[in-house]
Amino acid sequence: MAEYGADSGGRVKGVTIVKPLIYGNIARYFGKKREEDGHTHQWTVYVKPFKNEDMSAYVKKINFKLHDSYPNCNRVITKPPYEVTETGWGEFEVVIKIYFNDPNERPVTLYHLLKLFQSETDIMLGKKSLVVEFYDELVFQDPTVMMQNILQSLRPISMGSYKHETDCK
Ligand code: SLL
Repeated sequence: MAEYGADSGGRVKGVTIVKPLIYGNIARYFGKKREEDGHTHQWTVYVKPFKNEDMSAYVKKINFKLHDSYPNCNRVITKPPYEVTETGWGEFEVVIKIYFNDPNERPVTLYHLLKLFQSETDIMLGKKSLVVEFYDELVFQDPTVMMQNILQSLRPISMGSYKHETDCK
């Protein structure tokens, strides 16, 4: 891979590149409270590209900051899938910070309220998983020449169809 220079070939003025993404969590009730630790749910919090594209071409790492009650509450993920799976009993805000390979791009922070509980019967019984996810966009304004080249030539992350639980259209 080419090196990122101080300004990676200079910025391309007037160019904006938008990379849509999906972030959120999936959670499932165990069906009962676990004796040892009182945990009731398994959950996964994640960031994924909206389109079938390999974000690792421009994302250096994603930091998921969990509630202080978790050991090593800063979870750093350096390659896809960008996700953290844990068990627990409570809802809290996850601070998601996305760092880019190009040091000229400032990190982007997202806040996600981890959801475990919902009143739908099958979810309450643990027969069905709860999914709460949101659409957002990374906006690259006047990217460097190198970042522009990378953003415009992303490879797919998976073969075949690629879709989300939530229809964001
Ligand atoms: C609150 N919303 O404001 C709650 C915090 C913390 C959740 C929820 C597991 C911790 C562990 C866990 O579910 N923490 O493994 O000890 O107080």
